[in-house]
Amino acid sequence: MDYNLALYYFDQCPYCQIVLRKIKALDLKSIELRNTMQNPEHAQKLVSDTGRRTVPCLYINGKPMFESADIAAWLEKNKDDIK
Ligand SMILES: N[C@@H](CCC(=O)N[C@@H](CS)C(=O)NCC(=O)O)C(=O)O
Repeated sequence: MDYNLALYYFDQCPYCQIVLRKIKALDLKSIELRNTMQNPEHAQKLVSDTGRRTVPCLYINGKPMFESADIAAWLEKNKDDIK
């Protein structure tokens, strides 16, 4: 299965860094990075979709997943299906 992935994050968030480190370690290139500090539209989209502004949040085919540990585990598990 092919996944459409977008990560809502900002650099100063240590939980986001856990996910960003995992993305780097697995050399995943196709995840769109949506910085909620730099782009208010990303922050607004996250709030309007989920009612929360918590990052990190990984959209998997449009469905939001919160929790850095869960996101990192999902990436590890599905890495072969992510380009
Ligand atoms: N348990 C969460 C913690 C995430 C978290 O606390 N993120 C902070 C930024 S470092 C945040 O977005 N806080 C704002 C909020 O939750 O509204 C995880 O591991 O992903």
